[in-house]
Amino acid sequence: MSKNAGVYLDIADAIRRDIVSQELAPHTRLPSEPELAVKYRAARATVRRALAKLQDEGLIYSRQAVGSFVAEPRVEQDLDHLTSFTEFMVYRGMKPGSRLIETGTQEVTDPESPILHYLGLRAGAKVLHIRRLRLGGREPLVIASTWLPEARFPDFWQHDLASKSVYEIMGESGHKPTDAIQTIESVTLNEVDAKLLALSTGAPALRICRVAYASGLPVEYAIDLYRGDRTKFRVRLGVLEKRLSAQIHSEQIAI
Ligand code: 16G
Repeated sequence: MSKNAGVYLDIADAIRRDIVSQELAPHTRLPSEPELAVKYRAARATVRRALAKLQDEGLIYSRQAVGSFVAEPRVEQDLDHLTSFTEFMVYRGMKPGSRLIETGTQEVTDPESPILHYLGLRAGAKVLHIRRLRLGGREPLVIASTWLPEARFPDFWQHDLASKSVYEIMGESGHKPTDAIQTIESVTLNEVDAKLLALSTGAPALRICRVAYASGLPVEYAIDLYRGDRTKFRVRLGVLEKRLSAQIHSEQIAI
C-alpha cells in the first residue's frame, strides 16, 4: 500500500481514538467533511473514506444533509455465562426495560414446529409465548421472542411481565435455566422489526436462537434479534483439551 493509500486509515484512527477515549461524547456532531479535510490536510474524498470506515465499524452514524455523529458505544455481552437480559443490563450499569409486543398461550399443532422440537413436546402441547422489545435505558436493543412449556409454569400470566424478569419468574417455579445452547447468525431487519428497533429496513441485526435447560430439561426456546450497530459479543477461548484435539484431527471434524 502506498503511503497515500493509507491516509484515510490514519484519519479514521485519529477520530476513533477521540471516540474511544470519550473525548467525543455519543451524539456529538463531527466537524464537516471540508473542516476535516483542512484539519488533516487531506482531500475530501479521503476524509469521506475515513468516515465511511468508521460508519462501517458502527462508531459513527450519519444524518443526511446534517453530518456525521458519534454513535453510542456497543453493549458488550459476555457469552461465557448464562444471564438473563435483566441481569446483563444491571451488570452493565444500564436500566433494563421491556415493552410487551405480544403475549399469550398457544397450542402448537404443527408436528414440524421447531418450538415442539426444541422444547421436547408433542403436537397439541400448549406453550406460553412472550414477545418483548427490550430496552437499555430508553433505547431499544433487542426484540425477544420466548416460548415456554405451559405445563411447567402454571402461574406465569399472574406476573407483571412489563416489569418482571422472565428468568426470575421461571426461578420462582423452580425452573430457572442453568445452561443453554445458542446459535448466532447475521440477518437484515424487515420493516416491522426495523421500526421497533428504531433502525431502517434492511439494517443488520444478530439473530440468536437459544434453547435453555433447567436440570437437563428444556424450559425455554427463544429467538432474539439484537441490533447490529449496538451489539458486541465476547467469548473466552481456551486451548482445546489434548484428547479432544487428537480426536478432531483423527476424525477431521469440521469446526
Ligand atoms: C436473554 C436471553 C433470553 C431470555 C431473556 C430473559 C440471550 C441470547 N437471550 O435475553 O433467552 O428469555 O434473557 O430475560 O441471552 P429476563 O429474565 O430479563 O426477562
